[in-house]
Amino acid sequence: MQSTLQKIEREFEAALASAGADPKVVDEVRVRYLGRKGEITGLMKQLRELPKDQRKEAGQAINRLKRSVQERLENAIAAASSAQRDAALAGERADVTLPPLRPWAGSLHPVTQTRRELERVFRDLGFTIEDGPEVEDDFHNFQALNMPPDHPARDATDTFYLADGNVLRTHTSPVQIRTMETRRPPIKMICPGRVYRRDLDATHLPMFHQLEALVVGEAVSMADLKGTLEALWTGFYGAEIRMRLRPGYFPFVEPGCEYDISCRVCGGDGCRVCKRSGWIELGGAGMVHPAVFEAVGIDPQRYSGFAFGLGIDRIAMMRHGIDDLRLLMENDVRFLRQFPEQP
Ligand code: 2U9
Repeated sequence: MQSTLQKIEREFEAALASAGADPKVVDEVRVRYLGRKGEITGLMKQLRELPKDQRKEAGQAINRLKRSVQERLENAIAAASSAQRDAALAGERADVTLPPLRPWAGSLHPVTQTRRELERVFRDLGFTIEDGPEVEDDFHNFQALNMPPDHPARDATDTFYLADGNVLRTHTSPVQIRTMETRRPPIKMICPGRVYRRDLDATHLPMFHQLEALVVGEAVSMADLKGTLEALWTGFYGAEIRMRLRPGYFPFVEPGCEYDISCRVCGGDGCRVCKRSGWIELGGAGMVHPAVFEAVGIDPQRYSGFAFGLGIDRIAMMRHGIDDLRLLMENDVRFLRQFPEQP
């Protein structure tokens, strides 16, 4: 038995040496000696055939061999797999000149992008950009705009009233009132911002974004209003557009009108977006009502002015073909990612 064990051990050593650092061949050696039908496993089975008095000693010798073979195999497997990894690493090269994968850092909301582009056009036309509170008092939101407490126009705007009698502004017009209270003409200003009305469906939100413009000076006319609107939309769309005014009523202007531009989708021929009319309604406008000038202490005999308004959300929706206003306010990143900023 002793000589058999020595022979197996020498053969094992030779096999392991010739396996080198190939993990597959090392594993074949393991199977040949320690596998279910392996040579050392076979020796254990032969024990039964030995005379009883030799079995114990032979069993111990086989176990010693088995443990030593096991240990040398484990070392060889570890060495082979680390050699394999070293070889793979040596063959690979990190290209440190590749640009890194950039995480998505967010971008401006489509409404903000549209607001900023509108502001750019107005700034180029010489307008200042003004700001004001979103919680307003009755005077600035209604009374100074020619809507006394019993005025029917108050019913048309579903107002959020606060417990103290103030309101969430229903339009940005109070900013114009505040500007005229603190500054004398000439005034050429816009006020973009959030406004609030009790409304909610696919085309109305309880909070939306408005932009209003006001120009006050001596001999400011309706022709100036039309020219400014044309310059605004031509500048914004970067293309020649046609415009038309239709009569309209707003308590703070007289005369008042609504204005349309030729449809940006079909060029005026008629399509789904403009409901076959060739025209897109953008907002209202008019000459500042004398009662508004009186409320802020500006002499309506000496000064005149025009004002107009537009919905920023609607412009953003038309620009991107968005058909439900609610998408703009849910801030789902899957939606927002579709509007990366233009360089
Ligand atoms: C002052 C005097 C006059 C601003 C005006 C409109 C008509 C108008 C709408 C446009 C789209 C609201 O957001 S919208 O639905 N606005 O139609 N705005 S005249 O007139 C003013 C404002 C302030 C002191």
